[in-house]
Amino acid sequence: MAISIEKRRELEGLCRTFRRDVIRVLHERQTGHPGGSLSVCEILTALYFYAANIEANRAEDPNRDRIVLSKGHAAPMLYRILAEKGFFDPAEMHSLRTIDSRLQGHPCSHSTPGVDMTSGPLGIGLSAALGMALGLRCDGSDARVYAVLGDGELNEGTIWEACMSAAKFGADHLTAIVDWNGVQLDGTTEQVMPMGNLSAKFSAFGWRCIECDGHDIASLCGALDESRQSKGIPSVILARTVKGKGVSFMEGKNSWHGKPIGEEEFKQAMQELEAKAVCQ
Ligand SMILES: Cc1ncc(C[n+]2csc(CCOP(=O)(O)OP(=O)(O)O)c2C)c(N)n1
Ligand SMILES: [Mg+2]
Repeated sequence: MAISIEKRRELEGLCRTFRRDVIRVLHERQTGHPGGSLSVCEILTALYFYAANIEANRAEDPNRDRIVLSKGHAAPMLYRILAEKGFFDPAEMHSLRTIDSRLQGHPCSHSTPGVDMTSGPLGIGLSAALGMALGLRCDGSDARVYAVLGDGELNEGTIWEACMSAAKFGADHLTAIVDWNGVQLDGTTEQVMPMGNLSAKFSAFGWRCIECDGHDIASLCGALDESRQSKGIPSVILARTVKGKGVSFMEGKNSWHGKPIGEEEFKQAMQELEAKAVCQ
């Protein structure tokens, strides 16, 4: 089932709003991770508003799909999307990373409505997602589990342990999505820890690999549809993205992985994000 043009436009519009709102709150709170939040915008939007069977009014439904944001530092984008889904008031975003806020710097399943798995330490999300997927299968549910990983996060050995296990257990209701932006905290992925041919690596671990444009809603939705067809093996979507997408001076820069946004930078960022809203 391909995404309709109307739905695609709707999701693209949401992404423009999400980018502006996230940059606004990161500037206001002088905190956060702009680069990885901007790069994962379309991936999370396609998941929550197209692929996954998740609604706030049946948040406890055992048969709902699950989404694990393993690259937990992109929490601001996740929170904005959960608010849009109705899990909490978007105004709560102003409390980001303050004491006693439900919206901490990394997602917490105990305190934040809509968060299925706590994350922050990189490398844990895929194992957790696999455990959820196998548990759901034991319960006779056909719910899917989606795990969103960073490409730098793939340096973690636990990711590859989970890959081996997912293939062994034939977890075809598990989809990993890699935010493949080529940049991590200290530099490019090539500089820090070259991972070689990711598609060949995942295939060698027994996974089905699908590549797509991670900023193109139609491409992402097509990849998510394809992953649902997988029979007997888990699937991974390698989604090509740009770290800091949408703000020219942040794009592709590891220096914008996580630092406060200054006054002039904020003005320019908003100008660019507003201009895009006018043109499209
Ligand atoms: C185990 C662990 N080591 C280090 C960190 C600090 N850290 C947070 S984000 C990050 C870089 C992640 O890069 P990547 O996965 O490529 O994320 P993205 O580019 O999508 O922001 C690092 C090293 C962490 N959170 N957990
Ligand atoms: Mg990265």
